[in-house]
Amino acid sequence: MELIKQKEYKEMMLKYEFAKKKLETDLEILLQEYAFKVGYNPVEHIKSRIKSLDRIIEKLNRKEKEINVDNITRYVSDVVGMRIVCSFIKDVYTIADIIRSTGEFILKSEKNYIDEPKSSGYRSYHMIVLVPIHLENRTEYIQVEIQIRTVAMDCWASLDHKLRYRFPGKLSKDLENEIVESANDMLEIDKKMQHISDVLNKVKE
Ligand code: 0O2
Repeated sequence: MELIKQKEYKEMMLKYEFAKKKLETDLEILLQEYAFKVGYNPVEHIKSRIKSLDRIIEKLNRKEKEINVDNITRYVSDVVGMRIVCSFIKDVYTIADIIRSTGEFILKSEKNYIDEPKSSGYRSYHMIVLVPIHLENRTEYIQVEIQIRTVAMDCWASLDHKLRYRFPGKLSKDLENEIVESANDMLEIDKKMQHISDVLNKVKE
């Protein structure tokens, strides 16, 4: 693959690596400080990754864009992706607020797939933020995607991903409906757990 030999490509990927590190460190500090302050840690786990070149190319092909460095920057918003999995639905919004309120990142866009799930049944809160990386004599802002979701939403999304990856063709309408139903079942679990958590919090007060 010619692209990966290009200096321009290597430089771009290096900047994505820097942005991933910066995002991980900054968020760890922000979330730990929050947990210390309120005595409650909303995070179950955090995972971040750099998208593989194969998946980047697949995305550009899907969007019918030529494979080059410019188009990766322009059309692939999740070369750096972070997933924050939290315990309860309200925690998703708490974490989104924490990210929004830090002066360090620039918020580019947000998509609330919890209030408005995708037709597949997918639920999650997405934020595209620009992360500053401090280089010699300059600061550059690198785009990253943060997905925030509950354990139940995450469980559904990984199984859904696995099913679709194993069977890349179009699924039958019945199976599509079953997948949406299972996403709705997960939502019911989330709502029940949130209710229990709210009741216990009241008791504690
Ligand atoms: P992967 O393997 O997770 O990286 P775009 O991101 O430009 O393609 P859009 O609509 O702007 O398109 O992005 P969207 O849909 O807000 O977010 C895309 C990402 O959300 C996906 O990345 C998935 O991680 C996740 N996602 C969206 N819909 C679904 C779904 O139906 N099921 C599951 N399991 N995940 C979903 P990638 O690159 O497609 O995949």
